[in-house]
Amino acid sequence: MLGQFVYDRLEEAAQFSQSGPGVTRLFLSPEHKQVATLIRDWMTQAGLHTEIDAAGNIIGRDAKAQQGAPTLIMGSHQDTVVCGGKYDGMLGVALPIAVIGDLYNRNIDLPFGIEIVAFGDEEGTRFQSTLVGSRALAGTFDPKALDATDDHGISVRAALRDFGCDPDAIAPLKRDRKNTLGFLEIHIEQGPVLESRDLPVGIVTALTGIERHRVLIKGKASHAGTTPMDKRQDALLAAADIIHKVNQVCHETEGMVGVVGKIEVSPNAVNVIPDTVDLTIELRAPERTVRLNGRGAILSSLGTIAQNRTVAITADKTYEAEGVPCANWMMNGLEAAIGKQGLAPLRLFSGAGHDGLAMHDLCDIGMLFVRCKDGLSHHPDEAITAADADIAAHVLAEYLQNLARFCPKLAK
Ligand code: HGY
Ligand code: MN
Ligand code: MN
Repeated sequence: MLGQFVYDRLEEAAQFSQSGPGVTRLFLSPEHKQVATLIRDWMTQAGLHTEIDAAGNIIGRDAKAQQGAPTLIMGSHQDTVVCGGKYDGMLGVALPIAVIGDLYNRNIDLPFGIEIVAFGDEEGTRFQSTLVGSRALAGTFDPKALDATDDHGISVRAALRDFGCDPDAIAPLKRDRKNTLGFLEIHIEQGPVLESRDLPVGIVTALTGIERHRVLIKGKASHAGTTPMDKRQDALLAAADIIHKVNQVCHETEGMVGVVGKIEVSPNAVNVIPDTVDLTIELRAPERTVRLNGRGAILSSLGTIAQNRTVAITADKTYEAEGVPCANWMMNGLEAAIGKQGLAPLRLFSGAGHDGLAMHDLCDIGMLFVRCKDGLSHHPDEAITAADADIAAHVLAEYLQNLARFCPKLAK
């Protein structure tokens, strides 16, 4: 069963992780390097020519793609969040490789090229930048992202060089728009909808817009025992006001979610008033105006919070990706393929961001969601079943063999 084959490969890939619960595999890390060897081996077994490109993407291309034929790009990301799951990203790498390998072994020839990509950096866990790999292929990579640094002060540029990549050779990675049929990503749903409808797979209609801000709060450290309560410049208290404000605005705004997900306090000592807080704000909404209004309500409150707490607050936007729609022809092709499995073709929206947010600048995008247990993701207990992976593999095989019926660029 192809699903079990994929499931077993994902178990194998999960070993390439930092120690600790779940999977932690960051962009350009030793674990990334180790899993790259495994993924390239999978690709080679599937009859693909493999390489690691200048942006740290692991690339597999069939002979037709190598010869410049119109090409369908598939794939997802190899990187994870901290203490994440085995399937977010990697399912979308392992499954298409297995399906293409199976078609290759059965001598089933597709009338177009195939390229499968394991993008290096979708989560943005290590550096403030993200979507580095997919933006490189889409031709929208901003060289300023090379200056982003991780918690140890290592820049993307230095980490790429250390990984054996040439950061100055990223621009030529841009794919030819005319020759690219589309980008299809298989991904776990990371939400409860498919499970609640007892469906193994679903068709994604659109990806949410996302923005991230880094907020720095500067107060004044002083003795926690002798500083009068009305004389404190407590940076963490100001942070608490901001966290509540983000939560309140998101609760009050239909169609927007947000979180303060990362916070660092210093000097972080039990008996010292905190003088510095470094935190992140992330906002998501499908509608741009909703997200921008929410952003305005939150950022315009920072001045009052700074005054009330006698601190200084600065906020910098570190990431913004507009929400993007999936292409009708790709959704229709997936619908037909799912129908062939005797399943109801449910269409649903993605509250998570994906590499499709960047690939949409290059070509039409489509996504197939696969059910995950309790809708849980970004957690060690993230889980799928081999049976659902098998259904997704059959849907993909059916979709690929009928692509010419739906893809405008292949229409006769
Ligand atoms: O954050 C997201 O939506 C994705 O998992 N990177
Ligand atoms: Mn994720
Ligand atoms: Mn993901």
